[in-house]
Amino acid sequence: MRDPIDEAFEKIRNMEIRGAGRIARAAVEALKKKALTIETASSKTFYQLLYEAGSRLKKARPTAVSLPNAVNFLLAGIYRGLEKGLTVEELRDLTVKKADEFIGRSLEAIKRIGEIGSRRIMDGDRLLTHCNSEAAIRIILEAFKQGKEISVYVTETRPRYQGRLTAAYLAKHGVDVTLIPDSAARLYMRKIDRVIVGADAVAANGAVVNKIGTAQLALIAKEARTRFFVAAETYKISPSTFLGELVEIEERAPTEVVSEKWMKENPRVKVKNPAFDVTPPEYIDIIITEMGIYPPQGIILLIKELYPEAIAV
Ligand code: RUB
Repeated sequence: MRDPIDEAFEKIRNMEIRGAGRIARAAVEALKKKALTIETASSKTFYQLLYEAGSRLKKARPTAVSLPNAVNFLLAGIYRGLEKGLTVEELRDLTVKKADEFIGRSLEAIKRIGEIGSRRIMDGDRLLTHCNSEAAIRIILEAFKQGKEISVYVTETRPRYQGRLTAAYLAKHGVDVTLIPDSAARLYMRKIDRVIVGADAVAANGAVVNKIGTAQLALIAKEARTRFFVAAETYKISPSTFLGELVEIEERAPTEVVSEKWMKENPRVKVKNPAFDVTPPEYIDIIITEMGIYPPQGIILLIKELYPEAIAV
């Protein structure tokens, strides 16, 4: 049997599993599987092996803060169990329980975001979304199911075209969808009532890190006086940004942008492929979380509540 950590690491890195929420759930699921295979009589070794597995998974993709937050949630629970003197079998059970708890909470959070966010969608709204965010899609679908007549513009999201996934999914559910090139966003923005995107990370100051092109959309939305909404579960909030740490922006292979053949034919051209960008808080109207709706400036309150240890220095 393949090591569950190797398998999850590869699938996350090559984007077979993608999207910040899915990545987080896949990581805890892999740790749960790993826990079931660890053979040791020592609780300390059990924790150590799980800790190493978690550290490896965290490196699979650097930007989605949901990934370290999920791994840390699990490991912190196991560490508390270790301190209490639990046996290996008890720690194994605890790992399964904590992993299932995270996954359950994550799915519930997305559902809540759908309910809360859909109230902000009006009948007749023309929406725009970027990339492929479960949380943003949930809001759109929930509003649609409530009978609101909506139409949705979806940007292609080059270079990996995750927008196609979103467009196909919404269309399959009966939503009126139009796919547009990323570069057409400004042309259409005047028609749009609300932009809704997801997040890979939310910083303490309310800045949002999401798929490359999001910041550009926010700027265009501001110019057109179109509302800009972010849908993010609270495990996307980065506690370390409270102390000024920056979220790392993943740089992916240039071959996602142009072919290897083209690169060989044009050796003097440098090709860059950043996967995410940062939207400053001034461009965001609201952040919709499972704990309610916050202005970006209110995220700091959530950090104080959810990650008190991050600020206890
Ligand atoms: C996905 C992306 C999504 C966020 C939020 O990027 O930027 O908007 O991850 O998604 P990639 P979700 O395709 O590079 O992983 O709401 O599903 O967590």
